[in-house]
Amino acid sequence: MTLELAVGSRVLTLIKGDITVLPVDVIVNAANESLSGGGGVDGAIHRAGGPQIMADLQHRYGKRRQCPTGSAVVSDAGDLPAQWVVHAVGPRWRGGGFLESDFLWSAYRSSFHLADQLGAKTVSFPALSTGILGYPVEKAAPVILNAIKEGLEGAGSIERANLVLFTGGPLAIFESALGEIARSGGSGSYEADPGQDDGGAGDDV
Ligand code: AR6
Repeated sequence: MTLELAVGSRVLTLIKGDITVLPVDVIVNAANESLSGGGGVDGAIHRAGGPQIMADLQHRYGKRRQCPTGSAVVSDAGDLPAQWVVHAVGPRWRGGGFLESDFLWSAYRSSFHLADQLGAKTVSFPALSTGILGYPVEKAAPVILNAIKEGLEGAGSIERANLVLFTGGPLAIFESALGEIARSGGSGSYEADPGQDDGGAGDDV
């Protein structure tokens, strides 16, 4: 299933699938502050991209590397179908009173900014923070979609931003939030294309 929101001449696409197999210029990773790899998307990206990603992180940022929550850094993409990986750190959900939405917003905007600086035309994002870090999907969806939409509105090179969701449950929540944004924002058209179903994504991580 693919859903699209036109943002001026650019496009935000909601896709169900595995972020490691879709060819784009930049794949955004759900990383941790020490950029040390982990589970979820992070594990999948390092497995699919191979040791070159970690080696490049080490080379660029050193052994004591730190990427604070809400920020992002870049590395090579190794064997992934991309030119770069942007490693972004989303916040851990702590009940909503710890500026989680600000940090989540910032993680997307930092990633967007980096991808734009790299001259990327296409970028795929996962739903940062909504897995291991426990951010409720219903609360994360409008923050994530609005951050990507605003990124597209001010973008330089980026023409298409994909939000790639692994599982069906969150997808339905994001679909409804995207419909809401399309109705209230008046920014471009909203198109559902039920003809495109990759059918290949897993249901759990
Ligand atoms: N493609 C697309 N989405 C995926 C994939 C995939 N291959 N795999 C998982 N997801 P998470 P976080 C979804 O946990 O919450 C790591 O240990 C998943 O269903 O990857 O930001 C890091 O090192 C969920 O909706 O990221 C950090 O310590 C979303 O991606 C920490 O986990 C994000 O889930 C980051 O946790």
